Amino acid sequence: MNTKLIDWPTFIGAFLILLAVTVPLILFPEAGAEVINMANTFMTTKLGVFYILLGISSLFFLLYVAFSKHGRIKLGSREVKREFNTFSWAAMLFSAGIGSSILYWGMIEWAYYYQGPPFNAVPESREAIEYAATYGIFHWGPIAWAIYTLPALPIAYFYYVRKKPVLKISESVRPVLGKLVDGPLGVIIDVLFMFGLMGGAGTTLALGTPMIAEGVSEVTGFPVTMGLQTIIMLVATVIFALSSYSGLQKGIKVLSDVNIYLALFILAFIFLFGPTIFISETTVSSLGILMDDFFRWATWLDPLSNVDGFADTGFPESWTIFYWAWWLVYAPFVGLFVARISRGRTIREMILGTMLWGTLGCILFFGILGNFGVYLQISGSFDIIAYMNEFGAPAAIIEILNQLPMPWLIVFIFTILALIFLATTFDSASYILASVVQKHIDTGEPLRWNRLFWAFTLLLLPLTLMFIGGLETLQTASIVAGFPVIFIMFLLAWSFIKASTHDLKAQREYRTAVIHIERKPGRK
Ligand code: NM2
Repeated sequence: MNTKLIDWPTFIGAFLILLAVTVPLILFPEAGAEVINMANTFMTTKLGVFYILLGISSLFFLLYVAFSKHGRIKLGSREVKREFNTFSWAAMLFSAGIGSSILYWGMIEWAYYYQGPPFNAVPESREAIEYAATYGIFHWGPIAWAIYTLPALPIAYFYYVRKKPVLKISESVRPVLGKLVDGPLGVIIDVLFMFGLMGGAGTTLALGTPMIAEGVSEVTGFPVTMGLQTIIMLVATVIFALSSYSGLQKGIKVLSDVNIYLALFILAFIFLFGPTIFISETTVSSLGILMDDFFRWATWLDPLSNVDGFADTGFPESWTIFYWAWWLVYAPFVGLFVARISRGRTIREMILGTMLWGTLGCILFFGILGNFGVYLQISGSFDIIAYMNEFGAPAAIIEILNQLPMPWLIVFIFTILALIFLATTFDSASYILASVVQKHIDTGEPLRWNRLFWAFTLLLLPLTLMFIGGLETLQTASIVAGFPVIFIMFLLAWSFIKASTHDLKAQREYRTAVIHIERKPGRK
């Protein structure tokens, strides 16, 4: 076992912070859950404005970079070819950044908006239906993908343009922090990012496991028990550990391709055997509503809810802020991953490709899965809301699928898909966690034992919390774990601009050939 490559302070720091959260939760589950809930409420009600500003500014920032000279910088020298074709590239980035949660929320998010719509609309009204069909697309749309893409800029830039073989967040903020990143501050940045990612992964597992368990129970007839959920977590871990172990070109790429094909199958099936016209019309109309209302939603904090005498909808806190926090904790990881697979592309292609493919993919899921449910509800064929309020969201999701032809087969495929979706997020997450705790990556991939270690570590918090009955606490873990990441995002954006402006200027003045700028098409 090679341990010389390991950056021990970061490795141990991240592991200790995880233990520091897990152990007290095991010892004092109730008090622990209370503290976490208090922290969540504080973050979303008092500091929500930071998350909202972060979202909208990330979008503007990326659009600026994409269309400025920075966007034409190529990730790699002139002769470097793209490492992956666009299909695999888009499939991998989508599968890494999106996990089983899209199946969960794609199927059921609308039901929450329908019952508790934003902007004081009347619940279950016509207006509420429009919000229900559209808000999910907003929460999984351009702002969300902008949050994901931002960290990829400095990371890809340093990796492929300045050719530093380190996949670390701290390394990417060196232009701003200078030598400080070699000291404790660098370790703190990496550890906070790793902690954020573990929180985000916790949210994912806490939502995904009960849904997969319902699916398994439907197919096999076993009741949903803690034992079943534990087995599911372990099976998921073995799949993603194996995939991460076999590396980027084999495991991760193959699993992502399978994932996309299965997902397309489920989507096509529901689209064709569900209310095709309703789904198409509602999705297209939602795009219009979204474009019309985009900036209003992107900045809505419902300020009156803090004033006595006005109703507190809690909508921005429970949804937009929660979502931005959740995308945020995943962002440096997705950034590292997107950067790693984008060799040979320009910065502009990386930005626009990620935002476009990502958003389109999410529109497909929310448009088809969500509107199928909306239709069942409002046409009176199945009262999903009543079912969900009685049996919970995971059971309602499976019951919605049961309304389709060949329900057994569909639930079976859906459950397998959810498991693979989970695995394709976690394999890349453990791959990235392993990269970050190495001083450098000589062979192009982090050490194998290191990848396995983080694969199993990712499971530690969710598994313990499940045993003490705290999966619900974990569903919002992203919020608390994400706050420090806001500052890291700011540093990342600043670093990228500082370094690339410097290099562009040097190139102009001294004709150094550090960067390769792609010419505009057609210009010689
Ligand atoms: N995001 C995309 O659980 C998952 O699907 C992974 C979730 C941040 C909402 C990411």
